[in-house]
Amino acid sequence: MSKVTDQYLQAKERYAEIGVDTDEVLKRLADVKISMHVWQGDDVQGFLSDEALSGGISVTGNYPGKATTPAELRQDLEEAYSLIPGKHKLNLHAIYLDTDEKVDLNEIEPKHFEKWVAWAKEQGLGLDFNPTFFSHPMFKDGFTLASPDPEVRDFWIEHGKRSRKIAAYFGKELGQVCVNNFWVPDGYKDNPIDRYTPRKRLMEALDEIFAEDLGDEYTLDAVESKLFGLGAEAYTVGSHEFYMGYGLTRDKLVCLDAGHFHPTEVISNKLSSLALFSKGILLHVSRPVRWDSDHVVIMDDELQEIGKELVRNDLLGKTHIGLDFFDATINRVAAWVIGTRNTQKALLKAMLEPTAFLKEKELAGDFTTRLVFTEELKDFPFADVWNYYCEQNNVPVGLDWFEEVKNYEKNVLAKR
Ligand code: RNT
Ligand code: ZN
Repeated sequence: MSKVTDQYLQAKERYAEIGVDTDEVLKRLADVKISMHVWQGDDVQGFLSDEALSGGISVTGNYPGKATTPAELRQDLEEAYSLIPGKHKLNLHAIYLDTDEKVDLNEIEPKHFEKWVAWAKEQGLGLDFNPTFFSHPMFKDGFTLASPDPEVRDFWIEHGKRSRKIAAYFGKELGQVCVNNFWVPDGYKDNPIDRYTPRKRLMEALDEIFAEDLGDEYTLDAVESKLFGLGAEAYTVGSHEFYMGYGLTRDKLVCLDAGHFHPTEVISNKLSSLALFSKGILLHVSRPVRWDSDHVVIMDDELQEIGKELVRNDLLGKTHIGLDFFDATINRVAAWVIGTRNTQKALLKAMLEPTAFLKEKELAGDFTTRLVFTEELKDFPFADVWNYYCEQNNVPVGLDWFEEVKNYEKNVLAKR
């Protein structure tokens, strides 16, 4: 018996004492797909053009070995997925098209993404999608869909419509729903006079994009809010209230990005409310540091709270979990692995809690038991369960994955 298995069996006994069946938990964990975002691989550059990153987001760092072609990016993704237990999804952005044709965002079609689909099939991955409303000359004076200029608006409306066709194509080809997430950077640096009209324009532009009913089988649209962006500090058109209203009245998924709120505001506490009213939730698991900085996801309190809220309230069925961070100061493959494994681990920790028992105690007013258990659980051997899960899935345990990344850096990334 391997050391990992031996430790797992001991952990299994400890959890059994508090009524938790670790084998069952690992089956549940295997059902959760994480949508890993392609854009960590090349600092949100994509392959549409050499246009600099705009839209109020920013990547710092110039760690060597960045992928500069779709083939390199897929190679890096394969490396990352090989270090992450389970079968997952890849979240593409429109600017990641893979074609020799010179096409603009208002011209893209499913055929420009055929290579990604073929690869996803081969790898057993699902695909999600995002129209790209930034890093483009038609992002004018800080506006896209909410622009006062009808020419600008129409360009982006066409892009939005086309993105939905591509998402539906992904869903159909891969036999699993493709979430298509709409985020637009539109806003003003300084205090506006009119906060209302741009929001009305955004609402109407989105209504045009979503006019065609594509059904729910292959693709689901999501809308992502934000508090502010670089250069849009005073006013962002697509605020939280805007998209709560939009998503709920138009039956769209509402996307919550962990970095898109006031610094002390957390998304974990929003999930139970949103779940009561929304068709579904999309998460952008990210880490703000003082601002929407898109740091790599670590095992911090908020990540664990997100995991607990999803598990305790049984929300995994209506929640799509995506990641959203971009750090160019560290090995990009390592960034993916750290963020994805942490997200899985946070869910595992939550699943290893005797939730029904704790809910019972809470209802009975036994807050002492509630506190004793939640505190003692922090010292339970959850890592032994995680390590066993990795071993069962044939991915490296503990620090071993880092050895693989270092070899990959030496043999592949350093030679680019
Ligand atoms: C920006 C949003 C958005 C982007 C991606 C690249 O603040 O979080 O999700 O990060 O579309
Ligand atoms: Zn996001």
